[in-house]
Amino acid sequence: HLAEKDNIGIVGLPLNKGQPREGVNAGPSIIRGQGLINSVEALGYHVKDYGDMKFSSLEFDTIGSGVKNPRTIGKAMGEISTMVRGVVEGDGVCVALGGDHSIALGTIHGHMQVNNNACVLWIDAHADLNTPKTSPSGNFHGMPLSFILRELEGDVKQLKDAYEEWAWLKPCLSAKDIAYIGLRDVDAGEQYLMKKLGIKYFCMYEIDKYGISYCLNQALKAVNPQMDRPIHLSYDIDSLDPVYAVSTGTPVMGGLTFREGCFIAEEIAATNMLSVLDMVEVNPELTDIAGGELTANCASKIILSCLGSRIV
Ligand code: HAR
Ligand code: MN
Ligand code: MN
Ligand code: MN
Repeated sequence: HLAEKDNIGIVGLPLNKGQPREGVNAGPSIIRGQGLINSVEALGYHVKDYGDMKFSSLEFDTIGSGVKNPRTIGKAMGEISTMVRGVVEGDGVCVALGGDHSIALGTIHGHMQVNNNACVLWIDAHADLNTPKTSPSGNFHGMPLSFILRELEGDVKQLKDAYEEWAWLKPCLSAKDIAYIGLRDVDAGEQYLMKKLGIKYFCMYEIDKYGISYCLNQALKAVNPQMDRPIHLSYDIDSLDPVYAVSTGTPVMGGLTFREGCFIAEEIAATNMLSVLDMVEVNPELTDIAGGELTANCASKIILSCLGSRIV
């Protein structure tokens, strides 16, 4: 992990088939364009840049069991899992640049093949816990967590069994090992599942009431009480308020300030337990150039803070 100040593997995952908008596939290149690699090297790490993965779009892939592009996504997730597994084995720490939030199914799965006691912090306006049945949209970026959770194995079985592209998937995370921060747009089916499974959450309400420092501390205490477990930080840029993350597919007002977003990252760096970081949902094609740059700049600064960049 990060304490060794050693190697970091960076990989771009330009997947956009988990949601309907073009442009989120340009996330890796606009984030890289902020000078990311040089800045990570300036922090003292050896960076191994794995470049951007290429995902094939399968023919005749429309909608299956209520999920759009089920075969294309299943295949891409299997490939992402294999890639991230290799990066974590080889370099210890992996930074994955999305792409839409679907990619987290692949990155968590790959991560947990190496560190099977990892815990997950999910920073997002959304819970991304829909099953194919509860999803109001059929967009996979609202469902990745239901596919990784052991408790929901039966709820995703129909889709998994229907396509050979999903054969690699093995649910490997328990509900007690996830905590949410930043939620403010949660579907009825997700609310039901969060409560039924007892998932820890800190919505914008709790953040307003108790402050980000207390909420993050409680979230870490819930999933990592001895601070001896590797951390998978899955960071959706739409957790930030749209005044900062303006160029993202599903902005929701009332989000984290830029400083709250950085503070989360700074505290994670201080644990020395970060193992995999996903930075997702930067879509530079939804606004003007300045909006795309602002959003990517937020993403880049948060990544650097996660890796130990300090103000002084
Ligand atoms: N919950 C909605 C759905 O399932 C919207 C999901 C929006 N997606 C994200 N994920 N940006 O965080 O379709
Ligand atoms: Mn070295
Ligand atoms: Mn998300
Ligand atoms: Mn989101």
